Amino acid sequence: MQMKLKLTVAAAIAVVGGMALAQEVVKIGHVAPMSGNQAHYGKDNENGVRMAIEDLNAQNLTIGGKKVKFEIAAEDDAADPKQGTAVAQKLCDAKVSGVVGHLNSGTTIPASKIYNDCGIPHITGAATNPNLTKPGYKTTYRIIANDNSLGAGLAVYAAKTMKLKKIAVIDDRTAYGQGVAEVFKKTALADGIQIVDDQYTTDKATDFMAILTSIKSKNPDGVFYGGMDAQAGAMLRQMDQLGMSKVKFFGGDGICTTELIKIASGAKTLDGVVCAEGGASIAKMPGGTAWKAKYDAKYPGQFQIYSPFTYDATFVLVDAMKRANSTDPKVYIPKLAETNFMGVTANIAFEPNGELKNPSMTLSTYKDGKKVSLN
Ligand code: ABU
Repeated sequence: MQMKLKLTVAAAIAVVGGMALAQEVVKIGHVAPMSGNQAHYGKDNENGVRMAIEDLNAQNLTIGGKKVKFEIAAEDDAADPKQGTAVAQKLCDAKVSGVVGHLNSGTTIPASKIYNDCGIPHITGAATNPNLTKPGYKTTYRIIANDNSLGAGLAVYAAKTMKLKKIAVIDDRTAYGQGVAEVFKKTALADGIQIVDDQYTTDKATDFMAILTSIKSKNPDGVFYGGMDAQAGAMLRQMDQLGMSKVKFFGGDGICTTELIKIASGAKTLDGVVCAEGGASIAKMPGGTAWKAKYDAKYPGQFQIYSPFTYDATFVLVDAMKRANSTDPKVYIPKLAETNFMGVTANIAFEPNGELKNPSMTLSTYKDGKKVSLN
């Protein structure tokens, strides 16, 4: 009896000791709007991180002599800059090993300072305002083209390929919307396009009749909108109502979603949309087609735009941990700068300021209720 008890205690100690030594839980933060009119982008982004974590855990990795199990620490910033900094601080306090996010430039830019101050790296797969990487933080990375490419690419396409002459511009006054509209205007003017009206709204607005009526009176060939799909979709419907169905509609990656089709809800103007997004189309990404089939099986009907990038961002963080043989940000941050990782979206390497090296861009339109690549 006494011998049996001794064996049981020894086994328990071995198991407890074994588990404590054998497995480390590594938290990876994710931040995006999970509530409000941008929750569908946030869900898509979070799905990308969850899928990556599942695939990484299936690899049974050992880092620094310990088996590691990755877990997501998911937060909602509601696309609000104040909430963005609050959750960034929360993730710092929780000592997560890295963060994928945020989604909006308006939340990512202020959050980047907080991550830098607490020494936690973050990679955005969605925020495209070029100002994000201007401070040169060693903790900030972006794995998608920024708005200097997207805004300029759209203006060049409008001027040189579509030969448009008169465009009206609207933006939503967010860091993203205003920024991408400025880049578009500058390049469009340089390429001979006349900006016939310049209006603004907000990322919560739903009624654009007054703005669009003013724009209609200037008889433009196209409208450029700097903002997200909730407003873009409503504008497309209201342009139809105003008899503007022949007017082209341009926007950056913020409008280039699957959801835009639903929100436009049959508006004829959807066929006149030209939008630009960072990266290759899914069909041209190195691992895009197989990855998308897996995503759709797991999260039917939830794909929007950025999830392949948040998937890759999660892998890039873990790749740096593996090369550093440590999950401690202080130890693995220098390895992030040396990333050379073949992801689903592209071969990922960074410029010294944290921007993606050699980013590509895809222009798309919508035909018969489906998004179609133009290049
Ligand atoms: N890139 C468009 C949506 C996210 C953002 O930059 O605000």
